[in-house]
Amino acid sequence: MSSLKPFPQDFLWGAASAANQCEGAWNVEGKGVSISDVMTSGTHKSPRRITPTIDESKYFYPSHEAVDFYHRYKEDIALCAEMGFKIFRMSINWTRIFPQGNETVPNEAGLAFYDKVFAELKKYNIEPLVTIYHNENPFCLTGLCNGWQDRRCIDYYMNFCQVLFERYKDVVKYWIPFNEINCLTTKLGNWNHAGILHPGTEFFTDQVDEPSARFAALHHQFVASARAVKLGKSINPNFRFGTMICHITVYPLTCDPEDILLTQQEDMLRNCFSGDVQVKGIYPYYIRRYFERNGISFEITQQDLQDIKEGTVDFYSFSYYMSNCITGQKNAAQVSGNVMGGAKNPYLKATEWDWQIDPKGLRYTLNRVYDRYQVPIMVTENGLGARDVVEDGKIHDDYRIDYLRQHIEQMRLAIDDGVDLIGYTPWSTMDLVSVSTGEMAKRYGFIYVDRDDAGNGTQNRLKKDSFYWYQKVISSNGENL
Ligand code: BGP
Repeated sequence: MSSLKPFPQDFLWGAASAANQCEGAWNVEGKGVSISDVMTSGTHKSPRRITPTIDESKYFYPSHEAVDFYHRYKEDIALCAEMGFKIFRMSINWTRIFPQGNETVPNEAGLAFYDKVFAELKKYNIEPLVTIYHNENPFCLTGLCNGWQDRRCIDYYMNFCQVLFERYKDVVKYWIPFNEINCLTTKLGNWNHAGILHPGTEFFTDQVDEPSARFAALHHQFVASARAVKLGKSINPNFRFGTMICHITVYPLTCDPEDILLTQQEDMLRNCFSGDVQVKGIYPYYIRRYFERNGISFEITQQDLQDIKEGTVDFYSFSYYMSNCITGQKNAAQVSGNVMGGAKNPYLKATEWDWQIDPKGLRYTLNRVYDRYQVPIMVTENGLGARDVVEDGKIHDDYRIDYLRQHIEQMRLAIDDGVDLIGYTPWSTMDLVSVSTGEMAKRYGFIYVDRDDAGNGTQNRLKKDSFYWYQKVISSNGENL
């Protein structure tokens, strides 16, 4: 590897988290109920339930305590500093600041909590990377207007952004308006990504879907993202905004031209559409045809298009866990994957949760994305969900180290290819609640948290082998893998 171009000297090494999956403290100091707070636990086989009324006597809600980052942020950030982090990806829980989402006056206690988190990061010279919306829509907005299908959410979100930008203008530079915004191209996105709950939906993995409402919600988020960029830069011109695309890298299962075409269509819809809107500032031709062919319609105003054009982002960031195959063959074996599954790739192995591991796909994706957009790139999620075993206070997670090593090697090759890669925040800093299953058993962290699927455990932190390994990776700027 050493003959390859090195990682840039100022490369942003770190890791990621999200408020709803780590903070806990779901109802303290004025915090309101977020959509994550009404989701029960589940497993790979039994889906998470969405319960409009919280019933703790009947169900377990993992976000309510999560891994208690709210009270343990000092310890967690100190551990990040020990690993040598340059950047820490986190989100701000909207309902800490605006409990119902549509108030005009923010909750000071919520703002004060993030003041303390940013001060702690600053103490160690760690740059915050803030996701403004990461599955934390105020639940009240579901009752009020069925979430982002209603245009009013743009104004509520802008009010939230205005408060954040004014308050944190001197301590935060990097902002991500929406996590994995393109999940709204799939029906799974309704709930977590937009707070949409149509009558009849009971389970997260089996949601009633109205495509026009869902794509309207996505459009409203594009407009909100663009307006946030414009507003943010008027408050601090040094702010840097990024996409966050759940990159569903797809390959044709065979060289049958039918498979090639299907793969291209899938790629355009799932991946390119959102990137084209947020980075290029245009509504691409292929999506207009897709809407016409599928009877999807919603309002797009001239002002929306103007804002989208003017509020483009500065960098492209994406999550990358796996790849999928696409085919027209009816009987091809399937894998389930994260937001969507696909045909099984005979060359790849999958995790226990059926996510196909594909490090080379990361180099391929980085080149494709850079070729299309020509802006700096960050990989803002990547990682292995696996069961960990504690033996004498140690966790020998060589499987996780292997996964991360292989992906970092491919990032290095992509840099050597000429890709402008500026940062890496794998998922996750510490173990936290899984989005898809609500489990703790599906662990991603460098830092182990003593907590199980039923909420038992001390919440104590332990350093995994991957903690020490990543520390060396960072101190050698990616030379020592
Ligand atoms: C991404 C989400 C993260 C994270 C990750 C792992 O889609 O942005 O919040 O949870 O996936 O997924 P899971 O928790 O389902 O294993």
